[in-house]
Amino acid sequence: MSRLIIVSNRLPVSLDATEDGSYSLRQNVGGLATALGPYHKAHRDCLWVGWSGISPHQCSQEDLQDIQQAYKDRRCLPIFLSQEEIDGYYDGFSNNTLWPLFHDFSHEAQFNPDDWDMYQTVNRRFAQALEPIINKDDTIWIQDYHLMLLPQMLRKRFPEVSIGWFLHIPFPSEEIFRSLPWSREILEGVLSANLLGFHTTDFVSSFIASVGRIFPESSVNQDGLIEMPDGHHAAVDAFPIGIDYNLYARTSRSGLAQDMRRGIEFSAGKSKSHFHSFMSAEGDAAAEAASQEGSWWSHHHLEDQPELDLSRSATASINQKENKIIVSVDRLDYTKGLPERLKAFGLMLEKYPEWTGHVTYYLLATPSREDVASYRELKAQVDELVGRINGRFSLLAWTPIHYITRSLSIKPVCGIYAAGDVALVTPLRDGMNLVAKEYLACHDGREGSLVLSNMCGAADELTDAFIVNPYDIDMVCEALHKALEISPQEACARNVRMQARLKVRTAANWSQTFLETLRQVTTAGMSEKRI
Ligand code: ADQ
Repeated sequence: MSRLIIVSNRLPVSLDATEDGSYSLRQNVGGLATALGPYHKAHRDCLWVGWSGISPHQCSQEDLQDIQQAYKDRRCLPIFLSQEEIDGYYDGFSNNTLWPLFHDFSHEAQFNPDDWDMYQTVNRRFAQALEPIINKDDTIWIQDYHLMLLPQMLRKRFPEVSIGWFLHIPFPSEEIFRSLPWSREILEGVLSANLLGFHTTDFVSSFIASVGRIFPESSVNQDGLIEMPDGHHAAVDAFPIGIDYNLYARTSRSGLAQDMRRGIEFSAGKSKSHFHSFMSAEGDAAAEAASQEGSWWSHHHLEDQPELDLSRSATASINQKENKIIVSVDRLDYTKGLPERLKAFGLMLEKYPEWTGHVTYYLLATPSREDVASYRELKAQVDELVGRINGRFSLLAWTPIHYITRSLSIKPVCGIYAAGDVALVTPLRDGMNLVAKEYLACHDGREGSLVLSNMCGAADELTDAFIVNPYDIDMVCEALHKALEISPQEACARNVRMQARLKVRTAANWSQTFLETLRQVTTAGMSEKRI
């Protein structure tokens, strides 16, 4: 029987040890788990192979068997990595080298030969785990930048098997890619697949440019079929990933998500008359104090921005303005542009003091990769900025930023999306960005504005959003202000156009299109060989 074997760094579920010694399964957060999890669940002939996230030294032999069985019941084959392997392959080469380099953060990239050795070792471990279970009719779909050597390793053992590889993050420009000391080996690794997928045509072009530069003897035809000097063909194309639109639209209407939404709206002072009168009284008091004391806050600059004119803010018709909610949902990662975004929000409060007391930013930012120093530094920077903005602009009954660092499951996340009058999605670089799409699905057929970075794949599709350069703090500030002021009719009209596309280009459609293309290119390749 032919099966689909998905291979990725992490499995879609993690096991947590419970107090009674058993294990409970938890759905992993992240783009890949969200995109492919439903496909895996729905297809009984689909097996998922990946790192368990558990070190074998953490548990007894008996536990290990239980863990393996629990995963097997979920059609998952776990791979166990030692701490040394995790350090070199995952924290090291994947997250300290490839991740920053591919996101144009080359100054963050470390080129450590020991990490490269461990990356090869762990890719080989994946190959060894897969070899005994692969049938020649299986389709193997390898995911992402962690496993770029795996297609070549499997190809050596299985010359005929159908192999696809998809990159979920950007592919950098040829100049940046070439700075990787092992760029040739990495390209050789992925080019052994039959089909290579990227989110956008720009990433495809960058990849083809790198292949042309590093292998001048290769050629590429207009259909994106690369021919290598040894005669091997690999097809390359763009497959923009989608979301399970109906799932998000439906979940946002669920009881729990609606409760969350109402709770957020309540705490942001939407529709609470006594809250408004409190705010108004406090605003007047602040104005009075400001006029008497002058700019006491001038020692608390938000970077080098001008001082807040609180007297203006307080007299700015507190009762006339409708309260608004801004939301964002991210892993705490330096590519997501959180400090820049916070500065833009702070600048908006500064420049448009009429928002004082009237806009609350719900910032969900869950720490990730905490073993990596740059991530810990980012967390400290975000903590500090949130503290400074809240410290500087808060009134007694209003705090501008509601900052949550816990990981939340889909229902509360949808509640947050649904509550947001504006979603602020401003990554400095992103392969696609699913958050932008999920937000729109949670505003199915209704208003809600999206401020979206021009540096993510989603910007190619969601052209009715407020598109911004995420590095341009002024531009983000202005777009945010406009997005908050937009009429519900216009916001709704923009959304309906974008939602029409998202309803068709779903996650299921993405995987079907990729797998169908893979089937076609593999079949074409085989018939060519037979000729
Ligand atoms: P990610 O970098 O993880 O994905 P993204 O596309 O935004 O980024 O997907 C994140 C997913 O995790 C979303 O489904 C979101 O709802 C969820 N999520 C994020 N933060 C969360 C939080 N704090 N709590 C709960 N859920 C949270 C990678 C690439 C992206 C690409 C995807 C899919 O970096 O560019 O879009 O893969 O290919």
